[in-house]
Order: sequence, then C-alpha cells, then structure tokens
Amino acid sequence: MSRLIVVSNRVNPPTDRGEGTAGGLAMALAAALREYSGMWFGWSGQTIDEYTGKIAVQKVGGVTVATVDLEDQDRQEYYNGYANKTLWPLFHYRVDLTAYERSFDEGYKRVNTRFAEALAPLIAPEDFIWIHDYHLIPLARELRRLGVKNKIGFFLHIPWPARRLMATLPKHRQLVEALFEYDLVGFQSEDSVTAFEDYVVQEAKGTVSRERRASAFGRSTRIGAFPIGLDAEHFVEAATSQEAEMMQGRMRSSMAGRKMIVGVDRLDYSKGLEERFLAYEQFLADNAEQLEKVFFLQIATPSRDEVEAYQEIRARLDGVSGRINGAYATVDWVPIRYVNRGYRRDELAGVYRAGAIGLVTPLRDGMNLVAKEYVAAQDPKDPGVLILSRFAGAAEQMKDALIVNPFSREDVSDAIKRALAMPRPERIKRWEALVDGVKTDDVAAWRDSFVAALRETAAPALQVVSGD
Ligand code: ADQ
Repeated sequence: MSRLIVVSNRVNPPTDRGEGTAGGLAMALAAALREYSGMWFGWSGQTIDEYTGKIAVQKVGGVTVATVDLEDQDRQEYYNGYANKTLWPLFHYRVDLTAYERSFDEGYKRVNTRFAEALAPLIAPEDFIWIHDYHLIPLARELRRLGVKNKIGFFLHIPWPARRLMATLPKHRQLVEALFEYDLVGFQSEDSVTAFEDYVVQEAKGTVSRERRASAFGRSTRIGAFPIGLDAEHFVEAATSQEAEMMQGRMRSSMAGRKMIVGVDRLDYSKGLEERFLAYEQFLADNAEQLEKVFFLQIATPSRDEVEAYQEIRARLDGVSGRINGAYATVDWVPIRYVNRGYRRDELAGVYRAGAIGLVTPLRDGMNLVAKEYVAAQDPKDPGVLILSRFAGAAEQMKDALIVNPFSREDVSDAIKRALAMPRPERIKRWEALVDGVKTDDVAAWRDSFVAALRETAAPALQVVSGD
C-alpha cells in the first residue's frame, strides 16, 4: 500500500486535540496523518554539536514521526537565516526586513541536502511524498539527485509574492527552478497562484496551460490553489468543552458587561498588530460613547525571538499598548489587554466564543487559521462578527466577514463600529454562511484534494499499486 510521507521543517504533533501551543500547520498535518498511514519527517527542534543524520522514530498522538537533530550553525543559517530572515519577510512583502547573506544560502542548501540524505532510505517505491513550506523548497531537487522517483508534492503555507518582489531575491531563478522538480505545487490562494504564473510567464519566459501545468526551465509541474482548512469538527467540539466553558465564564466575569474585541496571533510583524492597535486607538478617538463599554484583548504568543525583527516588533507593541492604555484607561477599565502567552486550543475556543468581534488584520497572510477558528467557536444563537483583512488568503473564501484594509485605521475603526452595532439577525446570517464554508472546506477537504491531485499526476504503474 502506498503511504503518505509528510515532510516539514519542524515536527511537533499535538499530544492531544485540546492542546494548544502547536501552530496552524502542526494541527493541520497531524489531522491529515491520522487518516493516512504514513510518517512525518523533519527537524526535532534540537541542536547537537556535530550532525550525525541519526533518525529518531516514535509515535506521538497517533502519528509516526521521524526526526533528525541539526547543528547550531544550521539553526542560525537555515532556520533563523534563510528561512526567517530572507524568505519569510520577502514573501510577506517586507523587502525592508529581508536580509541576504551568503552563509544563509549555504545553510539552506546544506540542511535540504541533509534532510534528503536522511529521508531517502526511508522511502518505499510506492510512497507519496508531501513537502511543506518555504524552508524546504529545494528538497525535491536533492531527493531527485539521490535517485528518488516517487511523486513529490509541495505546499506553500505563506503567500507567493508579486513577481517584482521575487526578482529582488538573489538567485531567485534557482529557487523557482527547484519548484519544477515537484509533480504538484500547491498554494493557499488564487492570488498566490496568479503571482506564481506571472513569474513563470514574465520572468522565466515559460507558459501555463489552461489545466494549470506550468512549464519553464525545460520542465513542467502542475500548480493549483488548495486553501487550508481547520480540523473544524473538533474545533467546534472544543468550543463547547468544559475547558472552553470555564474559560468563557472566566472571561465573562472579568468583562463586567463590556463587549470584547479579540485578536489571537503569533507575535509576528506580518500579522499587522501595531496597525491593529493604532486602528483601535482611532476607534476610541472617534467613538467617545464607546469608552468603557468595550475592550480589546490581544493574545500574541512570542515566536522566533532569536530574530531581531521579532524583538523589535515586541518592544514596539509593548510601547504602543502602554501608551494607549496610559491615555485612555480609568480606575476600572483598561482598553487593551495585551497578553504574551500561549493557551490550549480548548481555552482559546472559549476566548473566541466570548468575543463580540474577532479582529484578524494581517498585512499579508497565506491563509490565517485564526479567522476560521473564531468562526467555528461562535455560539450559533448569538455569534460574533469577524473583521478580516483583505490581504489574508482566508478573505478569498470568507466573503461574509467585514473585509477591511489593515493599512487604513479609518477602515478598521469603521468596521469595529459597524460590527458592534450589527443586529443579531445580520450577525447570524453572515455567520451561517461563514461557518458553512469553514466546515465544508476543512482540513480533510484540503488534504484530500491535494493528495488526489498528486495521485492524478501519478504514472499508471503507481496507480495500480495504490489500488486506484
Ligand atoms: P501562522 O502564521 O502560524 O501559520 P495561522 O494560520 O493564523 O498563522 O495559525 C496560527 C495558529 O496558532 C492558530 O491555530 C492559532 O490558534 C494558534 N495560536 C496563535 N496564538 C496562539 C496562542 N496564544 N495560544 C495558542 N495557540 C495560538 C502559517 C501561515 C498561515 C497559514 C498557516 C497554515 O502563516 O497563513 O494559515 O501556516 O497553513
């Protein structure tokens, strides 16, 4: 039987479904692997003095995981370097934060080679391989060099940037060329597919067929949009669990009848947190009658804190939230509650459910699963309103949210005002359409459509083996 081998930078399946510190990607992949017999391969997150290539295999939360340890130099050059100081900012349109260093390039290539060498012996001829995210773009090329002939798919969780931005990356052609070693390349949104097609046609002088086969560099690959979804059924369950109800109760008693606006994000400059704080300040300035009637809870878990840009944004947010609270707080009201810690998923669901508004305003985001979680957690009889950035991949699907431009304080401030005043029937109507989409286009639909598309690219002999 063919197995599914999932490869991502970090391997961190949640140990139970309520647990909450795993990111969106981890939750989605664990859900996918529980359904297919297979394996999840990647970095353990640990560093050792000298790389050994030794693979540790274990079963975590019903998922077989195989991990390797890396060296500290790998962490610096590959993970903190090329992945998070070069590709992440560039793909999120932050050319100003994008750093290029030759050692980053070398580290990126070295770790992709190490991954390929460790993984190749574990691959059986009929396995399908599904590689995730910007850390591992060259992995298929390295596997092919080692003679791996299996079908290999790639999914990019973050946006694909506009052609002119991509062209600012030194050696961008090599990076894009590496994608043509895959049988299928999936993006989160049509917006990203279009940007990729534009690069293929304008920059690489290639072609894209009507069936979305991209050809360039003397090779071709299938491309398409596969918007990621939630493990929706379980998230809805989590929202009515005992833990969620306890959290909601805790929130309610601290709210003193006030309405809550809620934001939950990794602490990342792409999430538009500073702009969000300033838009909320604008709302307070524009709507004096709302003072003391509403408050904003922002939960932002620190991440990538070895990277300077993350230390800076954290310091800036401390400053801005402190300033706004200093200007507006009264003895018994604080306008912004700003919390820097992680919560379990079921607790988070309770927090979302207590929020009259879910404020999700990234400046750029591949998808944004928080928007979907907020919707999934709502009380059907009295749902809150989702305010969503037009620059999140999720905006292509969630058209019944209040869609805003996160760069415009006025726009976000007006949307908050409108959401607070929205009559219950309209809230219910919008929410019903949204939750329908979240449940239909869930993580299983995402996984199945990607794997089916990858299988379709399979050679006839492989299809016979896999029983299709
Ligand atoms: P992220 O940038 O991590 O993911 P997102 O999709 O919003 O962004 O997922 C964040 C996840 O972390 C959510 O599941 C959320 O509940 C969780 N989380 C955030 N803060 C938390 C906290 N304080 N405590 C506990 N959990 C918290 C990347 C891309 C996205 C894409 C996903 C999946 O950047 O665009 O949607 O991958 O493809």
